[in-house]
Amino acid sequence: MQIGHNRKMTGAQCIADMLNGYEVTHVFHVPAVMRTAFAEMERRTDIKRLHVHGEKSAAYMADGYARASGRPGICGAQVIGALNLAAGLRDAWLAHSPVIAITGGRDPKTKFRKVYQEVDDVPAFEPVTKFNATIDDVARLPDMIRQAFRTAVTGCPGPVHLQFRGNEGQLDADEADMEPLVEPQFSRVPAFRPEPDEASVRAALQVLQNAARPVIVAGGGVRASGAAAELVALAEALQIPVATSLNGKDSIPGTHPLSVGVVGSYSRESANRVVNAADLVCFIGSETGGMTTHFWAVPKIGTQAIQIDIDPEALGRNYPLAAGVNGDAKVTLQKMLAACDRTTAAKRKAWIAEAQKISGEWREKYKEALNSDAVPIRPERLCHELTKHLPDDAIVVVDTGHAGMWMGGMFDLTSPGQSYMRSAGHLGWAFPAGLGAKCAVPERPVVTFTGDAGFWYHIAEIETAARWNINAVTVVNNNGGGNQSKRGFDRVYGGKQTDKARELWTFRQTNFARIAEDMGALGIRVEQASAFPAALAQALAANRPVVIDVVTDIDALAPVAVS
Ligand SMILES: Cc1ncc(C[n+]2csc(CCOP(=O)(O)OP(=O)(O)O)c2C)c(N)n1
Ligand SMILES: [Mg+2]
Repeated sequence: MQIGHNRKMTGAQCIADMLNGYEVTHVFHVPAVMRTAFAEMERRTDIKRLHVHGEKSAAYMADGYARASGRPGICGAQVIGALNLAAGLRDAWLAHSPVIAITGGRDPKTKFRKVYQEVDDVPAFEPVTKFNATIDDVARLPDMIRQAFRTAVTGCPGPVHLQFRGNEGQLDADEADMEPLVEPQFSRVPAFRPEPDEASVRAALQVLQNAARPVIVAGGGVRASGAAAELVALAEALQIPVATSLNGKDSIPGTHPLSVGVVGSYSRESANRVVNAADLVCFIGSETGGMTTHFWAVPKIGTQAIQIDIDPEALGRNYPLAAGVNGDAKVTLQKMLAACDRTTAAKRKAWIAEAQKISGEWREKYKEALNSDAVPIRPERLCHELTKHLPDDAIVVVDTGHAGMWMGGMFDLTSPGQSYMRSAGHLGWAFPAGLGAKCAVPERPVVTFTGDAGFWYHIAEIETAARWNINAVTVVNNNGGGNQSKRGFDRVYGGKQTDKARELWTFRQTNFARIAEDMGALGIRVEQASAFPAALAQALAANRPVVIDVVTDIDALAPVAVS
């Protein structure tokens, strides 16, 4: 496209052409916003315009779409739904996911006149966006849409909000001389791969190679950078054990001999033990936040640390550093790999043996639970069945709470071709996020793991999945309650489980397979662990949206983190 060729067009035509130019394939929304633009998308592009059952799930679908593909996910709401959409951006913000939220907003002609449904929504987007802007003049659409994509995918990625004039964003019906110019570089993460300062790479390598008992903690920055292969290659070259954050779980298969598991609060005991036994922790693409460090107890503050991050402000935030490197994870790891001294690996032989012994002790400790035939089914066994039977190219999408703990700790990715995406804290995120992921990457199997409390939140979206043929598989760990809350409520009831305490976290027994069938999806109920592999195989072959309702033990509590 040539620059400087304005032509008369409507905002709607400009939006449709630009989203198409940025390779957007789906927009998730609750009507009515951008009505004219949606009509133009139908005429001018193949973009699918999915109307869904709530603005929060629209935001979660856009987030799942973005995390699965690296391309910004687009969601929208009219003015009355804007805060619902903002609520849904919180997980994208916490997970650094490039979501672009478009809302209808105030018209300068009618502001402050008690317009129906209107409040000033813009401030509510401030804590969950990198860029939060209003567009009042249609002629500003091209530069502002470009800025939205540019901001969402550069540096540390994250959400953006654009508010269009008019409660339904009717700005899109206005005409102006415009040029729908796009910058394809900003259609996905990473847009740039900033090269680190050579001296900082050498300094970090020096510290790493000198260490006798180092461990790498790989975070979500490794997945955003697509640096998993380089990470594993460096760990192998220097013989360093690798723990991951929940967000970085797909940086290394759990079955790799150097993997010790997910570290932090929703973690695996072996990972916490290895990190706490290390003499140096190398954080790569990790915020060193509370979840990953078990609130800075794993590793303890004072442990020698080095850190590699695309965001210079992250370097040293929680752990004083022996060396910090500012750069893209993939290019930094490539440089380290090229410059590293592989002979130093020999001195870590005893340390590797110790880390592997600790991992082996974890496997022995949980062997019985991972293979349990108990009825109702143990969640550990369910996780283990997923480890054994998920396809090599699966995208695994996991909710928070116990779902995050069970899958973080008990489930292993077995192939570098598998991806893992997790809720950054919101219960209910995973089911819609899994649908969004499947929209983004329809050729890959998407398998979501959620508890029943998590599934209840956005259960209406089964109908969306059936209507749009979004053939994701959702596994519900159905124990008839939100039992991660059990310990806390027992505590305030004198340390024991009472009927009154149970009122605060248990639900009616529900057959989600039957509900799924009624709403147009395939529903499979599993009551025996041995029946799960066949159910999963049937689900993956069905080419339909599927809910596998697994009846599990309400008394099963995930192990708490060791520190
Ligand atoms: C938006 C939001 N509200 C509340 C919570 C707190 N919370 C965490 S886990 C949980 C219950 C989880 O229940 P379920 O999904 O059924 O999993 P289970 O613990 O039963 O395995 C709650 C309420 C949260 N994480 N997010
Ligand atoms: Mg539950």
